[in-house]
Amino acid sequence: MNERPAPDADPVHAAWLPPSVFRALGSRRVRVDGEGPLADTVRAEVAAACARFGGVAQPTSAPDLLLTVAAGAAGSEGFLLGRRDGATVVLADGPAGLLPGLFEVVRRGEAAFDPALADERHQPAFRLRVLDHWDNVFVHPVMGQVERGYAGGSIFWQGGRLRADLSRVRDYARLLAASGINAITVNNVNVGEGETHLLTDRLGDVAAIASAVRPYGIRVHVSVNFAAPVILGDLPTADPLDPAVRRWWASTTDRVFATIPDFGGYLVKADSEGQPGPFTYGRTHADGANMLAAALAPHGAPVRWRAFVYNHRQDWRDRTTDRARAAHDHFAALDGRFADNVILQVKHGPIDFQTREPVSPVLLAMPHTHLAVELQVTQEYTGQQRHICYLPPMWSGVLGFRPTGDTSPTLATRLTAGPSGADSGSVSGRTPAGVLSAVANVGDDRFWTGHPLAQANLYAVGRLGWAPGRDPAAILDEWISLTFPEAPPRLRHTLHTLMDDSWLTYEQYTAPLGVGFMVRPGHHYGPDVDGYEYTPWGTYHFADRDGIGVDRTVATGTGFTGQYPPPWSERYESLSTCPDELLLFFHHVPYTHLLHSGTTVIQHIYDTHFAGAQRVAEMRPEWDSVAGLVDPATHARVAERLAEQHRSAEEWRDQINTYFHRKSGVPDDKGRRIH
Ligand code: BDP
Repeated sequence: MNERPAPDADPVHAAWLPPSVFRALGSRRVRVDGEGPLADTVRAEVAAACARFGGVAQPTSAPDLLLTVAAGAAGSEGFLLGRRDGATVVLADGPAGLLPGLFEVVRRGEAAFDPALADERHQPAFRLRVLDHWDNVFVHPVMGQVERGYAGGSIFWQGGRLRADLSRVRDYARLLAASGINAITVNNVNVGEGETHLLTDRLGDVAAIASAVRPYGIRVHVSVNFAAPVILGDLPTADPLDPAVRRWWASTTDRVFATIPDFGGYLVKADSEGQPGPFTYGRTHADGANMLAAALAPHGAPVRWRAFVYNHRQDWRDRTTDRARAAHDHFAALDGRFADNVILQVKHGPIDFQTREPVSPVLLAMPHTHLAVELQVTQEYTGQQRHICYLPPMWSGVLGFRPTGDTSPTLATRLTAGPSGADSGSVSGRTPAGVLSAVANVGDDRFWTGHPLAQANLYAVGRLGWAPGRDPAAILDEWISLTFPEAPPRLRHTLHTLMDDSWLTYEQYTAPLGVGFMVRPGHHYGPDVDGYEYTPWGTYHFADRDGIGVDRTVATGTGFTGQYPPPWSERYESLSTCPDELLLFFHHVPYTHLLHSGTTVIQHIYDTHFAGAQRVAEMRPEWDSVAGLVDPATHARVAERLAEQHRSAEEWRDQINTYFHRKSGVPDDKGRRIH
């Protein structure tokens, strides 16, 4: 049965890559050389574009554009773009480089055919660029089909089954390939009993997804349950040192690869938020990860093991336990003990995808371990795809962070270099030395991402995976051009203005100065200042009548700042050098504390909340003014979301300002109305 809505009833709105972006390429003579399914995909793209725009695919005479395989050109997936004999050429080392080369030509349009085009080598910085779908096969009673999903149901699964029609999955793979992503994980990190079967009797479903995305160079990964041998009823234990358990994983994994030879690897959330793990058997996370690594090693594939391990049953009265410390406390001492094909996947901040967090110190430690950074594209804490929140400026700050001071190489450089002393960090040369992972934000919504403008976050993550140093504003403009190719300058300008600073605007009207949370418990949307304050989750702001913030210093607090290398340990420790935007993450200060910006903490709270909500109010007429320039369905969806963002921003403003006004008794120095 075809589960896609009838096209005229509820069309799926394309994202980037509408046919018109192929105009320059499609109106020329284009030849594609190379064998295999990836080259076939490129040929099919070219044929469709030429048919539409009057060009010639596979001409017998000299082409205007040649895409071909030329050994030694630019490494796996890489390509050289340049001019040879009066034609534009894409020279790729193997077929995997042809598709990215094609999309680079598409992005450039006419400029790709400039006779003066100089040679450029393009290579992805991160070898594995993976989107982790938190999609449940079986609808979860609380979390629904997609955990933290804000764009409808799963594009893979519906009510316990694989969707019968995977054409939308194929379309998705095409969009991802054009953004630079090369892998997806098809099920949630919280692996329910039913989902455990994906490894065994439901493997055919995974194989079907793999077949749908393979033509676009995308590989499939699966989240596995550490207790799978027990859950599936095969063994009485999942102890990672038990020989029978190890054999079970080895033979199960062999069967996976026999069915899906290019299978990508496993993802594991263990001993975290109720998931099973090696602690049950008195074993370490190195024992657990290495067992899975041993099963995957003969196939040259990695296990991504998440570092998101903390006590979610904390006593809130105990001010010495600090959730921010947890990942480093659990993992740093294990450095050097992980197998070559274990990748420790670390959330970018120490807590949990808040609007503002420092870089996780785990990413700055563990020089002998493969580390992956995990970003969250789905906007769990950043407006849930009802608010415009363009996240790449935040991600760029993480990737461009300088681990040992202002002149040291960036975090991205370090992550892509792999562990020190490793032989380019590989098992059979296939374990990626650089891994960028991100929690996906798409669903079966007609706009893919609920908020049409949230597509830009999805697009950008792949682009940063290729070039982490790229300016987020330039990526935004690229996305605007690819998605709205016919847009007049006024529309481009409006889109850019609405999106470019939207993360900072969101930060202004939500939790202040890096303190985090203050969201409604459970679903995490909207303000609730004390919602998590007296709960076991370890996410507190400690506001009282005198001050606010978490003392994480070595001198008087939890000692978290000591997990950083210098100079960060000292910078964060000292009030005189701690950056304003992270002040309350690291310090508990009086409301009257003077920020480096020259204003007090309490006045900063008032000012930013008024300013943020005001900015959102202005965004609505800006969007209304371009109504005639965007297709009506897209315009209406964005307008509807902006109305909710406006309501929500004012709710945040009023709750936060009122709470701190009442707590502190300090009046607003501008005399504005606070309830
Ligand atoms: C938290 C989410 C939760 C996820 C968890 C994780 O609230 O739904 O399962 O992260 O990353 O942010 O495992």
